[in-house]
Amino acid sequence: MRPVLSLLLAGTFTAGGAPSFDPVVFEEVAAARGLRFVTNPGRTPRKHQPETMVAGVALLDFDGDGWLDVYAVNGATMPGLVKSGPEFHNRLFRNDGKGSFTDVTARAGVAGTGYDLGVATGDFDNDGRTDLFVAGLRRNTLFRNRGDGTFADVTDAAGLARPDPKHGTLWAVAGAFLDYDRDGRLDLFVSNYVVWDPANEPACGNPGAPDYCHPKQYQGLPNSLFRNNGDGTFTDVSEKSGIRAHVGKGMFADGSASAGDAFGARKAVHRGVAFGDVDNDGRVDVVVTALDGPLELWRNVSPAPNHWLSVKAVGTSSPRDGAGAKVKVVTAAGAQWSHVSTAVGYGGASDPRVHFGLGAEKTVRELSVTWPSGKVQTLRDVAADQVLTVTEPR
Ligand SMILES: [Ca+2]
Ligand SMILES: [Ca+2]
Ligand SMILES: [Ca+2]
Repeated sequence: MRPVLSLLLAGTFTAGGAPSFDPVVFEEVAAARGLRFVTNPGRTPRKHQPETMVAGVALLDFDGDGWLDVYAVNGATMPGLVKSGPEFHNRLFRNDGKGSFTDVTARAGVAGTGYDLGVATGDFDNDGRTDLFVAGLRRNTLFRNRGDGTFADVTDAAGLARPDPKHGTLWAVAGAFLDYDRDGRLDLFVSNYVVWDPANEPACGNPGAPDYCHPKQYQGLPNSLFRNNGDGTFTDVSEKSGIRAHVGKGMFADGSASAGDAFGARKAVHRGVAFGDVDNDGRVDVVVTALDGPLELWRNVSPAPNHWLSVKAVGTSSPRDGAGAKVKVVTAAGAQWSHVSTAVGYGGASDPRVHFGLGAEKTVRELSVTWPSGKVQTLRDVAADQVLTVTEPR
């Protein structure tokens, strides 16, 4: 039986004032659609801390055909941290737009090499193609999208492979692209976790029955910020920006892992989550990873006949992928605000398109985009139920 999950989330009020709720229904379709992937943290009886942290997932349109593809991140051997075989590869699945996904990892060259945890998406070189940043234990990877279905590992050339001057190789769990200085180029924030050395790892649990230690048993690490120089390289500005002063334990790591737990119809330890409309039907779908378990794709099959609008922002003087643009829509029912960001969920990256539910409204009276450059663009009388591309005026 195919798992189907109903949630009562969206409240509406009838004319009589009594609240009624539209059911939100998800159907798990990963394997049926060709998304065959199992998260492998390389479990050991020793129970090393990183084994509980794998891994993030992204929804991105890597080939620019308008359909969201899936990139799932995976672990490696422990404590060797090597992707010794295909069971540890990160996986890229192309969405054919007809309901099926195909594993294109080998051709794309994005299998990775080490113990990976998080993924961030963004067009760091403003060429119109979404690039990938993979956060890992000991090594991060920046994959530049060449636009022909393949990616180049440009980590070294970008200056992102250097050990931290104070802490050495860091354990990164997540990343996010953002244009913090508003120069139109996406900078990179990296969330680091704790100091981990398998040779010196604290022992927890009972003698003879080791258990995973609480994160408080480990020394925390500061986060990192890299400024995009616009020539394919980044400069570490962690110290200068003040980011370094805050020592945490992966600011994304503790709070949001339970985002997947709402989909508790499947008993598993869920980790990464990404949101996006994979079939472009106006209903937001969800992909979720699970430790030692198969990837889940929860297709939103809610019966609610409500209208929607999805906005794809294309920047010109702002970052090309629109990151940071604020979008406002006004209908007869009122105004709504949102913004372009893919950094949603633990270690994952979501649909960059901004999705609005419009209820019974078939027309957006006014749609305005406030670009990171400061420009404000306004469109009027936009029809609902479409993916609308809005390009920043030059
Ligand atoms: Ca695609
Ligand atoms: Ca790019
Ligand atoms: Ca959908």
